[in-house]
Amino acid sequence: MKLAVVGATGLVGSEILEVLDEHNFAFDELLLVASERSVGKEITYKGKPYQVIGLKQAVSEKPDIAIFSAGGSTSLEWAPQFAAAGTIVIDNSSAWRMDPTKKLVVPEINAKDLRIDDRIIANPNCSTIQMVVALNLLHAHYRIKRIVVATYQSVTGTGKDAVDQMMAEREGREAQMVYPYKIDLNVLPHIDVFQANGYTKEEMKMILETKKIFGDESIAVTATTVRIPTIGGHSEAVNVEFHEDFDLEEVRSLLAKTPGVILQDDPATNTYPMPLTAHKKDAVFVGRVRRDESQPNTLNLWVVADNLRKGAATNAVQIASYLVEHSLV
Ligand code: A2P
Ligand code: 11C
Repeated sequence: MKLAVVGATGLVGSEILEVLDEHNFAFDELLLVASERSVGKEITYKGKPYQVIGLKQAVSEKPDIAIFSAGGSTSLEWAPQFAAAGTIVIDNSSAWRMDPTKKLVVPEINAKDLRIDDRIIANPNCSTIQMVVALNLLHAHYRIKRIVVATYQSVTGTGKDAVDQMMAEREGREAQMVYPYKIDLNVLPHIDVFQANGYTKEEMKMILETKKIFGDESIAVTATTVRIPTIGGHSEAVNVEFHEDFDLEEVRSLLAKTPGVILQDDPATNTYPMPLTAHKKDAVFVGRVRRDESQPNTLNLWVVADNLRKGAATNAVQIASYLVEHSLV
């Protein structure tokens, strides 16, 4: 097994290395790939130094799996070249997600759709992943009719320069402005670029990717995505209406046994999910479980996950593990 991590110097790339290590992902050879700016730089993995290489060299080495996290344009240009060399690409960018010929995979939900000839596999957007993982068993039992979601997203979703902008503002240093406004002590109702319909691309990702992952175009979704000055993870207020009515105790027991979910819900002890406690964890945390008393068959949830973990690195490594365990590589 020859494994490549493309974007290894970035925030998601470094998280992928941590997750590979923690999950004891087995490989014989590891290729760490980044832009020409980083070629020759040293990165340590499990105490061993690796030199960063460029994309051209990485393709010529024909890795079995390449986990990409180097932005959409890098994926668009290079994923097909790796695929042509026989590599299975697991891509974290939005480049291939809505391509009808590519699978959009959250292992707990639809890894069973993967086949031996899938060459480019898309990893969904972080805010979509944590929401669908939380709703997976509830959808199976009561069938989702409509989701109204508002997000509270970490600056780590933008990348290392955004973390630097926030910390610089906090420390009174000069830094490059990644956002159009200050982010520290502020809240921006703006993630990714605005579309013609007034929604942002992040909001449209949550709408379109949810339908594709559940394989159900009838699910209605509307979203408001918001950036907040935190680093530990993304939080979401999810209001979900089902076709069938539910029993709240059954909802709790379904959430408690949903794969990848940890239920943290005890108002009496102030127990609920937070970015600070989700940071560096692989799970999706769910709390504030309550009936929406304003209309039938509707539930309110609070969903938190480390966007660099289950929202990106962990999901990608789980896809890679699935491929290995099911002899699809
Ligand atoms: P580099 O560090 O050499 O710029 P982040 O999302 O945290 O900003 O990280 C982005 C990652 O994608 C980094 O590893 C970065 O490498 C990599 N990257 C960006 N542009 C390219 C490119 N054109 N070719 C290869 N890797 C790229
Ligand atoms: C954010 N969700 O938090 C974005 C980051 O489509 O993979 C991931 C963008 C994507 O800004």
